Amino acid sequence: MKFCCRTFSFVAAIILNMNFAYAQQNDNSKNDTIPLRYGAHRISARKDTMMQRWRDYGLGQFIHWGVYAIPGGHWENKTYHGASEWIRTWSGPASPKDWKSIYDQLYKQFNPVSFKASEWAKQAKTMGAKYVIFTTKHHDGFCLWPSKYTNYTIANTPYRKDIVKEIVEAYDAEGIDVYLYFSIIDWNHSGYSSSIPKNQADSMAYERFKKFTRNQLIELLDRYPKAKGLWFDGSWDAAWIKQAAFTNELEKELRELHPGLIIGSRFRADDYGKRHFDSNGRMMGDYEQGWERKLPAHIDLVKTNDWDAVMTIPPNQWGYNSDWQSSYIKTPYDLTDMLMHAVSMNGNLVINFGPDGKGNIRDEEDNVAVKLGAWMDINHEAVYGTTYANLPKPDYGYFTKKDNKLFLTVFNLPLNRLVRIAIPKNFGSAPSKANLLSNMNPLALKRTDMGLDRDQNIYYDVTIPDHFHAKDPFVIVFELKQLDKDKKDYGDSKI
Ligand code: FHN
Repeated sequence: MKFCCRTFSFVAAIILNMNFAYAQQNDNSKNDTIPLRYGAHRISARKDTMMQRWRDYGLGQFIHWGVYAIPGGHWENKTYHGASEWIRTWSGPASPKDWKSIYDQLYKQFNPVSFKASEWAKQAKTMGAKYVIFTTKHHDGFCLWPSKYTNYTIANTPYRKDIVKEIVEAYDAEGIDVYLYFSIIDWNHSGYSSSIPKNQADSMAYERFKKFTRNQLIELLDRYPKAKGLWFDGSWDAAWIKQAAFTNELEKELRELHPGLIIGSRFRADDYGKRHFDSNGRMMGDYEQGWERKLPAHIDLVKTNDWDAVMTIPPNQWGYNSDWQSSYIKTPYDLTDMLMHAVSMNGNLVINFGPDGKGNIRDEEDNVAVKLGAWMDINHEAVYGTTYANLPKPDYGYFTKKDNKLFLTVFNLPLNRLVRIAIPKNFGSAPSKANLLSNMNPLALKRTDMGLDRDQNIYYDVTIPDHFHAKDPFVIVFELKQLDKDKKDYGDSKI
């Protein structure tokens, strides 16, 4: 009896200790008010070279590709009015008869004979993308790699070849980092459920699904070691949110398997079902993954977080949709604006492409790649490796900064061609020279006496010469010089 009690307390102590250590590992700060076992894994941003590389990307490409590219939002002269990659969920009287079973057989026709991974990668490179996020499996469950855990894969299509491998190899060869998009939602797996299992049979089925998901993730990392990260999606279901202990462990396991792996904030929820940020407000991943088709209106919304924003060219179509006539299609100009908006707030912009069922990239997307690429060719210095400039946003466009260079990407040049920038007196440095990034021609830079008031800024003027006619947004580079406070060389008025 004594022995039994002792053994019991020993085991209990081990369990308690394990839990304590575990909690300590996850509950990273003494200041956190809510004790969490499955909260954020870190209290501050990653500083390793891989994460720094991620921060410097600026521009990325997203690719949504799968069986949904065959119908392209339409079937038998009927139009599906949602996002084309969701077409499997088409229901109601206006949908084609037996639609789901038709959809589930479409993979037998998936034969993208025009697909050339190397051409896609070259096009992305032309555009200036530094990373690509590729849909290995979207919500329909169709795998673009020959997963050994399901038959619903590329291996059982007429195409047969491993598309994920082709993408990883081709993009890597162009120096573009690859991130594997993976949907937790899987409409094809019999154990998948969006709602919390209600009985033992449901629970057993869901356990099978969890095991399957884990297997597939390990399989992906194993097969594609060149991938730099996993980009999770479809993780909002009540059933998945409830799996905090499992997902917490799985995230650790994936990171151990693949040192340096980058995972955003969409993978898992904490003990209380909070996603992206845990109940103590700490980010649950390496970067904030909450910006989709929308950019933060103000820097305060992203604070010092790492983040990326994924952007469709039409309002909300990720997969191929054969009809782009009925909605506004963002122009290369719009996307350049969004790119600079994102980068000026420490974010990356990821532009989505949705190739068709044969593997062609549509002309409109090609046009974006070519035009944005031409712009990037000239102006990339204002994008790659730059950060938030810590200056108020000017009406002319966006500031970005790198070392002693301050870039102003001008989208709105006033009719008087005068660009007046405001530098707070406590900024620590001030512009000493200005030139156009496109041709490095110097621009006259003047400090402007704005009179006497309580304004805490110093103003600098640059007038754009009459002969400079910009068809596109252009960049002014200001060289910044440390201010010598003793000399008061910024002509501060005594007010
Ligand atoms: O439902 C998906 C959608 O189809 C698309 O994949 C986007 C991309 O971020 N994610 C989901 C919606 O948030």
